[in-house]
Amino acid sequence: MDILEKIGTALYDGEEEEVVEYVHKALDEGIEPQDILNNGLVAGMNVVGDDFKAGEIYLPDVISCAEAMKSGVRELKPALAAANQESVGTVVIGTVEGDVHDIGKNLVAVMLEGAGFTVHDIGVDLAPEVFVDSIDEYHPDIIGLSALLSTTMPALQRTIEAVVEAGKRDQVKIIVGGAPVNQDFADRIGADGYSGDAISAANLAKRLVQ
Ligand code: B1M
Repeated sequence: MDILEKIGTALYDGEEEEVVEYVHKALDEGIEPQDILNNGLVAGMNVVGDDFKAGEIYLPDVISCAEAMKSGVRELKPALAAANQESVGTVVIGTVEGDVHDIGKNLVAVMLEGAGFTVHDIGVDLAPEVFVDSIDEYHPDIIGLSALLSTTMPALQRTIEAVVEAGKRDQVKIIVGGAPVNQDFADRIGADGYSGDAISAANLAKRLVQ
């Protein structure tokens, strides 16, 4: 098993310390940080997602995998930042009001950072005004809104409306995502883009700042 597979397996097993150890080992072996992210950590997380959907693993497993993912990314961040010295743009990302799910949003943030964006993750359960205020605070090119509950989908719309009402809609692109969201809904609420997973969210963001 090569070192990237070892990272994926340790992540799947929720073995935080092993993930950290293997990430360092991979860096020592001269593997590109982006490669470690995509083919080690994210590859492992994709298997977690698939097995969770198939009912082969359960919520506590997903949570320990997510913790292992966070630790791995934390160790990788300095190397990722060094490899992408010029930021390609700034993104503010958060989960909308009433919703505390953050595992997917965190993954999107990681992929955006991996793609060279400066990312300000402002948290979960955020009122529309918090996103509006973030425009003056961080001057983002893009705001990313995540919602995981069908009951919090309307908060995506309310957040976009608040940006419009504040007269700031032309200052930012707004992208949306999360399990219950789809392209049709994104179009209806006036978002600039939708993506169904973290990797395509990073690609979408890159297209929007070109
Ligand atoms: Co909750 N939960 N949960 N939950 N939870 C779901 C979402 C649910 C589908 C489970 C179910 O019933 N089958 C269901 C929602 C049903 C619905 O509304 N359609 C649900 C419910 C009902 C609830 C509660 C109401 C339960 C209760 O208390 N009765 C409650 C609500 C709390 C609240 O938010 N107010 C609740 C609580 C929780 C926990 C706190 C226990 C925990 C969250 C922990 C955390 O996030 N820190 C939790 C979890 C873990 C889940 C499931 C099991 C897993 C979600 C997850 O992390 N997936 C979920 C069931 C499921 O998804 N099958 C469920 C892995 C993650 C990598 O995928 O988040 O989809 P995902 O993110 C993807 C894409 O969606 C996309 O990219 C990500 C990576 O590829 N994406 C974006 C996400 N955001 C994006 C933003 C973008 C672009 C793409 O651009 C900005």
